[in-house]
Amino acid sequence: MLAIVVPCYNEEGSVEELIRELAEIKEDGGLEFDLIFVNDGSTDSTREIIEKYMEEHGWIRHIRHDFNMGLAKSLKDGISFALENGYDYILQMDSDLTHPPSLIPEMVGEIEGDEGYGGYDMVIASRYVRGGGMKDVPVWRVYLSRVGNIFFRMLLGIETSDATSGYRLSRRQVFEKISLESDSFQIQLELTVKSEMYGFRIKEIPFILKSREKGESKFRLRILLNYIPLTLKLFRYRFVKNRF
Ligand SMILES: Nc1nc2c(ncn2[C@@H]2O[C@H](COP(=O)(O)OP(=O)(O)O)[C@@H](O)[C@H]2O)c(=O)[nH]1
Ligand SMILES: [Mg+2]
Repeated sequence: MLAIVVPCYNEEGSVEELIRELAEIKEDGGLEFDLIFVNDGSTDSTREIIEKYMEEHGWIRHIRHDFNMGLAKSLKDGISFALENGYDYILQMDSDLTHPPSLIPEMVGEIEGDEGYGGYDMVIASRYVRGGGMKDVPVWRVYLSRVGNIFFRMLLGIETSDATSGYRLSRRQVFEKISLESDSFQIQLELTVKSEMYGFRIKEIPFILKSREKGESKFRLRILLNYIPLTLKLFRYRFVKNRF
């Protein structure tokens, strides 16, 4: 069974539409999943919207933080919940409608492979494989992400071209094995590098990241500073100690 983990912080402009689009996939495609919101102390009406839809849809769960604890802590709580409750696959996606839900069936298909097994351990929706990209995203973010990913790939010797994508599907075994230390957006890079080091099989499929239309991005330039100690640590793990 699939768990879709969606961290959200003040996303009243998007969560309703996201729930609708996911409900459509469930109804049209017959894909089985539960949706797990990790609502991180939102001060707008995100909570009320989620609670309203929970009355209608038994497949929505709501993990609530009383105050804002950050994206990484929220993701980790959502993932722990999924592990504790026996889900086989864990999909992470943003709540701001920049990650098209229509891609989910394909991601599940890739991870399962033919006849239900033999697929991959992780499927990353990637901006940097053929057919992928970004649409209407501010130019500085496009360059930052592109240059950052090329840099991480070269320095850390990884194969994944979009190591920072927040739209990905993993087998539960990945999270049973890997412990994540990051406390902010850099958690995706940590997850990619550690997954490669453990030998998990990763598949990237193209996706176009759309620009956010509602609400505000919580990304701040100072978050970039977090990548420095993480990159150094991952470099050491990979090339000096050769283990975690
Ligand atoms: N739970 C939680 N989610 C967050 C936090 N910051 C951002 N998010 C969510 O993470 C996703 C990506 O954040 P966003 O602000 O869109 O960053 P960007 O896509 O890099 O510009 C969105 O779904 C946000 O609601 C946070 O502090 N806590
Ligand atoms: Mg966003």
